[in-house]
Amino acid sequence: MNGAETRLYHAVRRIRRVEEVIAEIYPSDKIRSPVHLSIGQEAVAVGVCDVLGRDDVVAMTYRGHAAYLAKGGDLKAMMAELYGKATGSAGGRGGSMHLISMDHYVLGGSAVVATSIPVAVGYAFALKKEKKNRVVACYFGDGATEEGAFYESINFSSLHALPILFVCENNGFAIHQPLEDRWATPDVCKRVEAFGIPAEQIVSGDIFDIRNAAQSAVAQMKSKSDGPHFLECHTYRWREHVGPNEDYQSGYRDRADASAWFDNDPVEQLGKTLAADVRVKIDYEIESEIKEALQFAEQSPFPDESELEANVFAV
Ligand SMILES: Cc1ncc(C[n+]2csc(CCOP(=O)(O)OP(=O)(O)O)c2C)c(N)n1
Repeated sequence: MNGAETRLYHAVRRIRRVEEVIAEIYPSDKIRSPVHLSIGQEAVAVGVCDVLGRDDVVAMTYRGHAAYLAKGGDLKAMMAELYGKATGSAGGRGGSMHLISMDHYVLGGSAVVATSIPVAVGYAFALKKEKKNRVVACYFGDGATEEGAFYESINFSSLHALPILFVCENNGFAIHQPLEDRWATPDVCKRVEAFGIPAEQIVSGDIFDIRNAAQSAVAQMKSKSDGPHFLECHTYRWREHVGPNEDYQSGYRDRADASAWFDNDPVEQLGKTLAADVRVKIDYEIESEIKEALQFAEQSPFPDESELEANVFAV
């Protein structure tokens, strides 16, 4: 056992339990927004964020709980946001898909596929102009690579040698559509390399493989200012596209397809490397933190009616 395993176990287990609890609460209707759970995909968020510095930046999608938490976003503010409360990370206005924490350099998520990518590139452009030795890690799904904004963004970032790590969380589906029905050619890394960007595919789902690849990319961006890097991380979404349930009965995929990913579960794999008492202690701390965050969300007030038109540009 070493420090990295303990730290990574804490991070993946915390995200897993937070999302399992969200799924349990969801039928009560206390959560006021759609939820896109990343149960099964935690290793990508944690493996990359583990090598980022405090003032490096993360951009993410509507499936953003894991990246928000992995980068240090506050759990109480996240739960309150899901409950639509005034103490939420976006004052209760955004819900699960629009988490934000500028204190931790987590740019706000967006419900519109691929739209956080150009925003992340803009942030990286600003960092470069200001000669800050910081990087942006930009998460998005395989579906987002089909949008024009993705190609405009990788072209611009390569042209200007921007410090941005593109992280494609390839879970094989855009809602219910598999890659085979969507991609003319199967290798997104080759498409990205055509823009002069080094690209690496990680098919194992292993958190250390992801972390090592991210570490090397971030180190090169910081020491050589060599421009963007791209990681394609294969992963698997265990629950339905949106909502708290499994959907293996719905016809577009089989539970058997997921079994290798269940066997390869980073939470279990990392947990096994820890001494039993260490694991129990971490698990206990996580449950206590979640309980407190839920209490905070439950007890927080809804935004005041007078706030209804705040931040609205036109009524
Ligand atoms: C521009 C746009 N087109 C379509 C949608 C509807 N939509 C929401 S999620 C999604 C699938 C995106 O898949 P992917 O990028 O692979 O991310 P995942 O949901 O698998 O994490 C689609 C098509 C949308 N929100 N925005």
